[in-house]
Amino acid sequence: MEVLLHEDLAALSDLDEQSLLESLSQRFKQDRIYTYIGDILVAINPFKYLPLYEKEVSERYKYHEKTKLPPHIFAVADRAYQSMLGRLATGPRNQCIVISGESGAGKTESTKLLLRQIMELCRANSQLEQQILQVNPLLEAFGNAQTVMNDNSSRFGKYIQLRFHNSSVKGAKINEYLLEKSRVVHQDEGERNFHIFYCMLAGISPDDKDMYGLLDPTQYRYLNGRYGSEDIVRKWGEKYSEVCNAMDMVGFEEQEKVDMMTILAGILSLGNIMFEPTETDALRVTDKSMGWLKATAGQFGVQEEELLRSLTCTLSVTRGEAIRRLHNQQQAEDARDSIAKVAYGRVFGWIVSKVNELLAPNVDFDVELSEIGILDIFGFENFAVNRFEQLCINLANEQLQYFFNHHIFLMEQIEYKEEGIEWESISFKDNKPILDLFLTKPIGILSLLDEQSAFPQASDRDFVDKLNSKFKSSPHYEVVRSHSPLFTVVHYAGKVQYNGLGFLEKNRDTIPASIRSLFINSVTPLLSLLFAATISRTGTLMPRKAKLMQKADDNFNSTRKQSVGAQFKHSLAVLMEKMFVASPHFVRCIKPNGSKLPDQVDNKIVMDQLRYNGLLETIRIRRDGFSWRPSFKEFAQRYNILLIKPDLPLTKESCMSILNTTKIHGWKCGSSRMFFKYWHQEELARLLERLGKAAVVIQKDYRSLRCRRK
Ligand code: AD9
Ligand code: MG
Repeated sequence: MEVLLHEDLAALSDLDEQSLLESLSQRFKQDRIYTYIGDILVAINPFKYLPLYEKEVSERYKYHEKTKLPPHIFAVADRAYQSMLGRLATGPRNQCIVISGESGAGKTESTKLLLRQIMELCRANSQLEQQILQVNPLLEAFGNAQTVMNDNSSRFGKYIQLRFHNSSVKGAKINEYLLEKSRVVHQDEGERNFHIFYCMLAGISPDDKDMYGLLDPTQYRYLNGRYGSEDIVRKWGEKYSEVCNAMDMVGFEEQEKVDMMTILAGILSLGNIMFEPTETDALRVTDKSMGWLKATAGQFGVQEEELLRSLTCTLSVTRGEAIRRLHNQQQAEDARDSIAKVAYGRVFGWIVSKVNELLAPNVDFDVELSEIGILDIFGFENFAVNRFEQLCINLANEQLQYFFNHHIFLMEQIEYKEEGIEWESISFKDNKPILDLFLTKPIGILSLLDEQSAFPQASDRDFVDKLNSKFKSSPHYEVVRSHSPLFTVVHYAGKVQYNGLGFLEKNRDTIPASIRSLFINSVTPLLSLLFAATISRTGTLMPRKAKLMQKADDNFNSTRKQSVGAQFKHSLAVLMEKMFVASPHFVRCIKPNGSKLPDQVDNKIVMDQLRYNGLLETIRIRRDGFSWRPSFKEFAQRYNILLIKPDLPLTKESCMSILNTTKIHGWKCGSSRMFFKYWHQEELARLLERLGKAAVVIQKDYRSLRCRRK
């Protein structure tokens, strides 16, 4: 029992898969959801309220010694914060906390707890702190939705960068990745649209409801899922006031909020416009939905005829001559849905850039800021039907797994070799070949997708045929024999079958010029702003508006020039660059069962996650390995004070002399750096602290001596 309840699995000498599972599930049954593997935190989602996050717990974990308290997410916050302040160890000041796990494993909840605790740690500017904490409910309302895997599933990825000067927070920046816009117009069985729609309809006052032209939720085609019991409606309503408060607190203006809600109302009305063929070639809006057309035009602030035109035909210019092509029914429905998607996507992008503008650090240029980044992306997904969105989501998860492997296994073992440290190598499941399958140029999945997207005539089937012919012999790809354009990728976390239908269109994500000009002419200021990006360079706009638009333009311009896949690939690369130069902290979230139930462990589901996360290998490398590896210079510079010799040369010999004055053992010495176990950092920090206290006592004695002499 003693062994099973160990709080740090890296301290166990004998361990196999079964006892690891046993260990974690025993702890879980006692509501001990957190366990360490050395410096890595494993968190199992309890799916129930646990009294783990109260004020006094938060206080206890501030500036604590890791080994003295049970494992906790607050401990990770504390470590990241202390490391950023340089109190714990040498190494880069910028920190990144990487939270991984499949959909519903608890990443977003962990992110919120981390943010809260970091804000607790640096209480400096309470307004800014409140603003930062309010960003989450705001983004969640617009970017999360119920899926079959998670009732509050993140449908976008985010990297939150908290910026500090010394110990106080000065600002924040959000990077968002790939909002799943298609959810606005279609939700699979058992899923819902983005939360904000349900919140708005449940929480809005009757007067506002009239003003926005909103009707009963059951009226809207775009809203899947029953509205639910009174109780659920009340909860949605409360959430709406939370979102409105969050917008006020972060600093959104009243008019901006009104515009935003009006656009959302417009999207809902738009979804109800239906078409039918006429005796001639033209299409017409069904009699029943004429009212919706009128309502949409009113809510979007555009001319009804212009809206109708952009739904029912495409204008193209060939050799200076404008040619009008009439849509068939499918094309008109696609045009309707793409207007809804693009409008929603732009509102979301605008919210993020507005938040970034409002929370930008207000400091002089030459003030050096350090940073804690928290990465919370959408978890690995494997649904009944997997589309382009799942492909991107799963690619992001591959990239994260690679980052983890790189840090934990690759870099560490390469250094042992280079530095002549005796070491029995630990093998791990390297997912680089799968990443290459996606990212290699010119024949990775994304490049082939771009190649096919560039041909207007190419079909999704052509794309999948290309994949089949290029990758049929790859161990990470499987050809699927079917009439539908299906293909399978063998991911690090398991096989996923994708349906290629819609890949080319989603990857191109082009907005017809007629839709752009429709919105530019909108009398709703926000809508016109979101689509006016190209006009901003003419200089005809007010400076503030122009500046905002330039931002919007920066955000969206690339959408036009680059495909969605290429853009996503680029933003992942930029993210990795940032993360590779920071000190990482890992939180591995585990889902205990597939039914979102408390107190239940499904052994197979947990074991699968332990396996593909490589947790057994992680335990081994943390137990046997040296996770902290400062250079001689870094080490001597920081710890020379232990010898009370500030002018000590920064050499190997000095490092040894320093360490010989301590009782620390188990470290090794390489050819250019020292090798320490993860717990050594704390032991040394404790010594420094003791010395610091001693120095204060000496100073006091010295002062009182001088006073007496006087
Ligand atoms: V996804 O990839 O965005 O679909 P996440 O983010 O990994 O997923 P999330 O954090 O949203 O999962 O957790 C899912 C649900 O589990 C939450 O809505 C909570 O109901 C529940 N949860 C997660 N962590 C905790 C916790 N520490 N305590 C209590 C929790 N409940
Ligand atoms: Mg999430």
